[in-house]
Amino acid sequence: MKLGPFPIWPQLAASEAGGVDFVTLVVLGICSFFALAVLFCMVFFLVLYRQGSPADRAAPPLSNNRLEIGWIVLPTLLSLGLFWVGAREYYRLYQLPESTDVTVDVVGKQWMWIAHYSNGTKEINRLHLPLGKRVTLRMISQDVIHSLFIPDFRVKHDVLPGRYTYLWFQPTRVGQFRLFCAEFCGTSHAAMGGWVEVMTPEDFQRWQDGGQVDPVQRGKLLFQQHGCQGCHEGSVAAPRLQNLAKADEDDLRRSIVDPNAEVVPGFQSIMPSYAGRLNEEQILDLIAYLRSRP
Ligand code: HEC
Ligand SMILES: [Cu+2]
Repeated sequence: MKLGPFPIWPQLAASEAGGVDFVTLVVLGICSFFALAVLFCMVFFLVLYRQGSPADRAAPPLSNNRLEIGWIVLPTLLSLGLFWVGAREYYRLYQLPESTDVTVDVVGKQWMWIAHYSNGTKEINRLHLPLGKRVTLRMISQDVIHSLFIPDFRVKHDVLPGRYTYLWFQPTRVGQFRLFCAEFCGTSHAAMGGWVEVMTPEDFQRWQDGGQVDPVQRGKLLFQQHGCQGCHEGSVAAPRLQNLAKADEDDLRRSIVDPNAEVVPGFQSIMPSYAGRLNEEQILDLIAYLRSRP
């Protein structure tokens, strides 16, 4: 909802969001009613008892039992009603469902959000989610207290160091939605935000299967899986593979598929050839990883 260029009410994009709006509107309605009633009485009595008015000021009533019982009982019932509406919603929001379709681990850290998916995908300040599925976020902080807030989903929860907290919801709209840190957490707190991207389940699957994984991460995994680490970080006499950030990619590639073509001075040519064992995509990932090593 917008008032001119000013957004005053975020759109609804998750199944649980309606209940939060209801509580907000109920509280807003009751508060507005009493604010207006008090204002009205103020103005009314101001005019009635203005200086010089002929209003009767003799023998003001000092007690009125019906009135007093009324202003004790009615506000009590009203507050209990508010409590009930709020507590019911709170319970529903923070009670995790029995089963969930997607669980994403979210780590908050000064000043970014890191999301880990079960298949190893990792992303920063972005959260890809499938439409209509039940999503649970398992959250923890690496340093100070943060708070994950997605206004369009009407969910917000503190993210604490040393303890997992959870949020769950079911996205009901495809699109991009803002994601904030809602707990002042240091100098760049304001920059600690990002986007939630809700996709159809098919797109989500495609996204999970394909490529969004950082090549450096994939390369690192290959480095561990294919025995490179055993030699290059083990006790074997092999180069430490450091400072390769600017190394020529063809040279790196040749070192992997044809290591004996150019043996690094001072080392034995014991490295096996990986030609045929690694495909070109994997080699590219390995190169990305090798270059990222300090
Ligand atoms: C059996 C041990 C061994 C394994 C396994 C091995 N290497 Fe090597 N690697 C060496 C040795 C020894 C050298 C230095 C001699 C040479 O150039 O052949 C070397 C050289 C290299 C170089 C050239 C370094 C430079 O400074 O020019 C690169 C790059 C490299 N390896 C990457 C890899 C990668 C990537 C893998 C895994 C896919 C791997 N190595 C697996 C032993 C190994
Ligand atoms: Cu924060």
